[in-house]
Amino acid sequence: RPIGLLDSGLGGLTVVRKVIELMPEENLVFIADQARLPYGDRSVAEIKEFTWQMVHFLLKKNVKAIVFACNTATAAALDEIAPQLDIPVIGVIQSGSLAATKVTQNGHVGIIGTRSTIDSMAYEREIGSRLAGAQVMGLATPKLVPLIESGNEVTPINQELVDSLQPFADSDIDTLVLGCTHYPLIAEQIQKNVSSEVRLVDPADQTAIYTRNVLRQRGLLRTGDDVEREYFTTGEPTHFALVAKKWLHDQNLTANK
Ligand code: DGN
Repeated sequence: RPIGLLDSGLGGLTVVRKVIELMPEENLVFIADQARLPYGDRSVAEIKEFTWQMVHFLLKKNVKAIVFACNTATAAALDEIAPQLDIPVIGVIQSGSLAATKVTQNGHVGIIGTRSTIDSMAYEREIGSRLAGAQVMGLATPKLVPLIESGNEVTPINQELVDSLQPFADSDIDTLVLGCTHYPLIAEQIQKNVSSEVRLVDPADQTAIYTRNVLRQRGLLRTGDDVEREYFTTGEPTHFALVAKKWLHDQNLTANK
């Protein structure tokens, strides 16, 4: 049985990439809801509804676990959906928070994410529960997702990026969580626009590790090398496949609608 992963768009591929690196023998099904992206400015009710639809799609594929490869869906819908399924449901925010508390030295952590993720205060809660006295500065940076979705390389001097990160200039954060799964794709450019002292955290690393631990505990890890990875989008499969091939370095990848 495959692992299911979902996101509003291409950003979830940053989690797929880490899952493949860590568990190359696992079969995967990834679904991206590009037709309705971005999720970040939608209501919690809408995000829940769309996430449920992707969950049902993955359940039909007989997945053995579901990874919400999307911070916005994790913040809005994980607590509602996870208890209702009898397979493990894993989000990115707990893992991202755990990673941040390991990395920070001074306890001042910045988060960038969609408006919905930032408004949910989910990172504040998760980091606060792990690190007493932590100071978390959340910043919604909604302009970055459409830039990344377009699949075009973002130049280091891109004005949207400079403006989006400006509020961190006067803070003393030493750690910045990429709290949207799209952002690791422009991690280099983000690093150039914050102090060189600031360490970036990609929640995908810890999410992949956590997923493997959960599967191992339940005896669900797969062995064998005839791997099958399926990619679906509610949007335009040709564009999806073009970008995904590049990011996952997989020339044979195809996508279905
Ligand atoms: N990639 C999603 C996330 O991690 O929050 C959100 C992208 C979006 O729909 N704006």
